[in-house]
Amino acid sequence: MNSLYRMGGLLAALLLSVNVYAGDVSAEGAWSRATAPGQDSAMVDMSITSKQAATLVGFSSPACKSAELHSMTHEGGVMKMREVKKVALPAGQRINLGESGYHLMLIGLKAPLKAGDAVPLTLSVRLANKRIVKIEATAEVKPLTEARAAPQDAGHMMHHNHH
Ligand SMILES: [Cu+2]
Repeated sequence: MNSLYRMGGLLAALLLSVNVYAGDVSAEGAWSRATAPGQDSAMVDMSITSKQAATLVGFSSPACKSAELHSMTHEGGVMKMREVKKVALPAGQRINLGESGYHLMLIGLKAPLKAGDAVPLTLSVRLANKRIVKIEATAEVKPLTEARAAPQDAGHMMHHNHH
């Protein structure tokens, strides 16, 4: 009996330590825009805060066939996006991906994104000790008809059509 209790305690401690690890990284405010007809990719913006220095190394979502981290730069008035393998998350800093020039890219959407949808995301974050933790997040889909929607989405489609 006594040893059973001890085992249970050990298990609880293990589970707790895993939770504490993942708890070092929090993701919030993920959102995307409803897709226009024919649009099969979408970008997601969000904020990530890691208590310790860490690196966002990728993500996955059941909503799309492939998921990439992208950087976005303006070159000669043209918006260009490139896949990047990682995004640094400095200790204790709230990183807004969009403001930092990054976004998550959902490629090959299995269904159009509609306003009000909730898109499940799983972020892969590498901690300083090389361990990778999975962070669950949900992207809220906002209506397409927003002032800044058109240029960004046009940039996306151009980018992906050039592949
Ligand atoms: Cu992109």
